[in-house]
Amino acid sequence: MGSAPTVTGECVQAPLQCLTPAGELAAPLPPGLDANRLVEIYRWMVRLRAFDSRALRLQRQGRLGTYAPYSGQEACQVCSVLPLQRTDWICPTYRDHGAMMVHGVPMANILRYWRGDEWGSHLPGVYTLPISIPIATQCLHAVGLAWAARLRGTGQVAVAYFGDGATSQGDFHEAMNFAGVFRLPVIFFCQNNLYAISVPLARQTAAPIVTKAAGYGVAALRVDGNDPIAVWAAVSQAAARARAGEGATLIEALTYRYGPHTTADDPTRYRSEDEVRQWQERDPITRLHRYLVHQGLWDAASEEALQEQVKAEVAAAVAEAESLHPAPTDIFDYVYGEAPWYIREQRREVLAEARVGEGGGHG
Ligand SMILES: Cc1ncc(C[n+]2csc(CCOP(=O)(O)OP(=O)(O)O)c2C)c(N)n1
Repeated sequence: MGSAPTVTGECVQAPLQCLTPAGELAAPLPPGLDANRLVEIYRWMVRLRAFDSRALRLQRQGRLGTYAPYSGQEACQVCSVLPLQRTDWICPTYRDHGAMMVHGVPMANILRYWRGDEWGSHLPGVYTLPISIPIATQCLHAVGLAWAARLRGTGQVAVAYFGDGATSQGDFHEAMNFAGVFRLPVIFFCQNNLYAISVPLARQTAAPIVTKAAGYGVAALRVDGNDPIAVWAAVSQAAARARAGEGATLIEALTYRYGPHTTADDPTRYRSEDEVRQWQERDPITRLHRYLVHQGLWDAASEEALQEQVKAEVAAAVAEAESLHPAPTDIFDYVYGEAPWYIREQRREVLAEARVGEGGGHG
């Protein structure tokens, strides 16, 4: 049995693992992670998996515009949030709507977003930025939030989510540099799922992502991203360091998305079924399930009840999202303080088309 993972000022390259794929502890449970917490993590991961597979099916039925699935990455999505405080900021990408839900965004909001409904990004009371489609820009936003927290003395931590591909962007490096120089309370949480759309990791970086922290004076930790306990331990330690004024941490979580990059992608063109199968053997949900059952914390009856509950919850969220019909002009109304002429022009056109549709017979 190894020792508990520690965030250090040096780069740790061997991924930390606390729970093996067979569901056995490889390190002592980190402080604060008791039986109740482990069950909570499990329940969240199951809920997120159910949501993700339903959302994929909705897209295939033409009920969502497009969708970026995260199945396989649930340990990252859940355990990067649960150790945080409610007032800590998260800065997600388009694949981190799981993390957003764990932080308090209703399921229906996420569906609304992917249906093209601007109100899906209306997130009052939840300390999350809206989904970022531009790659790595949210790393700078997280640093800005962390800087503001420092100046105001709020004690908040900001978490920037990004993938391996994002580390090719200047914004990632600028954010790391600023965070390093000013020792900001920020966590750079990289979900290295081995591909940036179809570009494999080897074409993205010549050095392990975790090693990049050293150049910016940022602490680093590499974890098995399919191990909920390791991710929980890493994030809770990084958050504690941040709150203690010890500065930023880069966490590289090694994980895998089972599905396509988005529903517009065909992953069979760039990776093998065998590769997917191998990652499925390290699945975060199965892993924690095995552990919980072994510990007598979970059984078939609790599983059945959870599956039923989650099914109903997702169905209710779908019904809610589909019952709402936002104005077609909403997409123009909340980006600019004063919209440029071409946006105003487009808005007029959309409005005119919508009116024709309402009149019937022309649509
Ligand atoms: C600034 C910018 N450039 C390019 C794109 C197009 N794009 C969308 S997703 C993506 C790959 C991102 O890969 P990664 O950061 O590894 O995240 P993942 O999707 O694997 O979670 C790219 C290049 C974009 N959205 N924004």
